[in-house]
Amino acid sequence: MKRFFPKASCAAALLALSGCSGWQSALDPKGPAAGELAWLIWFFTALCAAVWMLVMVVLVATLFQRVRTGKDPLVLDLASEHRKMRVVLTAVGVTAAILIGLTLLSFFANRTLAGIGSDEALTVRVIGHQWWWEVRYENAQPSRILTTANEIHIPAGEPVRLLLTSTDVIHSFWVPSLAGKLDLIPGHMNVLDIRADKPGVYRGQCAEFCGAQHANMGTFIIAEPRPQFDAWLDDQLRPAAAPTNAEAKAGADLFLQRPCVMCHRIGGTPAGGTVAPDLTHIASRQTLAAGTLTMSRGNLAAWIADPQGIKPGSHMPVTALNGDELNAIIAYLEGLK
Ligand code: HEC
Ligand SMILES: [Cu+2]
Repeated sequence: MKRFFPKASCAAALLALSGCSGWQSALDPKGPAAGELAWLIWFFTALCAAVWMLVMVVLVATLFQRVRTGKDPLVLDLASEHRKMRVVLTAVGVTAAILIGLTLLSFFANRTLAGIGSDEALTVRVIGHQWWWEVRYENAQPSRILTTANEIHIPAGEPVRLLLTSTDVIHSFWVPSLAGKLDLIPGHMNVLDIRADKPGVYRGQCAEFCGAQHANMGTFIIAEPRPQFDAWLDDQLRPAAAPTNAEAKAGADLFLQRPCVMCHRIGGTPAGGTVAPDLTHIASRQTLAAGTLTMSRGNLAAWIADPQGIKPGSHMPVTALNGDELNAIIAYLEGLK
């Protein structure tokens, strides 16, 4: 069983682990919101580092000066006391100015962030569940509303509005390369506007402790050129592919006879459950179980045979299946491109 990790050279992997670059890093911005935040982070860090260095230099200089002069500290020299008072007052003034300046900077950064999505091209509802993401593409035409899970395709270079909410506990949506984090709160809707400047895959994860499998609640934003995105959306809106061979046909029947049907939806079949990821096009996704496993026949089998072994506590129970039944169900799901 292979955990999901991008193919990368050793050096690239190290760089990614350092957090400074890679597909999930606030310091490697790939969109205007993340760019604004990265700029703010670096500016705050640089300025605070400069202030700290200055304080250290002054501290060390005064310590040495005191040792050198060796004067009695109880003998006061009025002129030098006044001079010191002026230095302290100036330092207090500079400190206040820096603090006010930084506050203004974050205020204006917030305004820039608020302006990003005013002309959004697409609205996607993201609903947090323990421990996966329901993704719903809104459309004025009901037949063009699409429900999928965990992987969010968006057109690159266009503003996308995400409507964030939750069905159970508070989660937090964070794709660091694209935007800051924002909570998903039951009974409340938060709005997050994002834009990916370039096509690419950006990883994100739940950033608010939400229970046992919080760490395995990953998500992916897949930004594609507009034509590719439109083609993807049209594909996803189609009902599930019909099974093409006897084994897959048996798998489809089994899926409908077993508890799977109570929780999962497969478009175009009687399976209409809504408490678990939509499986209509499961085989077109790159990962399984919210980014926990790569999509493959073996991982699909591992997951269905023992979801509790892979994500203990997750809300998918173990279903008793013999080897043939498991193979049949996988043959069916593999065809759901
Ligand atoms: C009680 C509800 C329930 C039942 C019954 C159930 N599942 Fe699930 N299933 C879930 C939940 C919840 C998840 C998401 C788990 C997670 O990622 O934490 C899931 C995830 C999956 C996934 C991965 C989906 C994705 O997008 O990553 C597959 C595939 C799957 N189930 C297949 C099945 C099959 C096949 C059966 C029947 C043998 C079945 N499930 C029975 C609730 C259920
Ligand atoms: Cu969560």
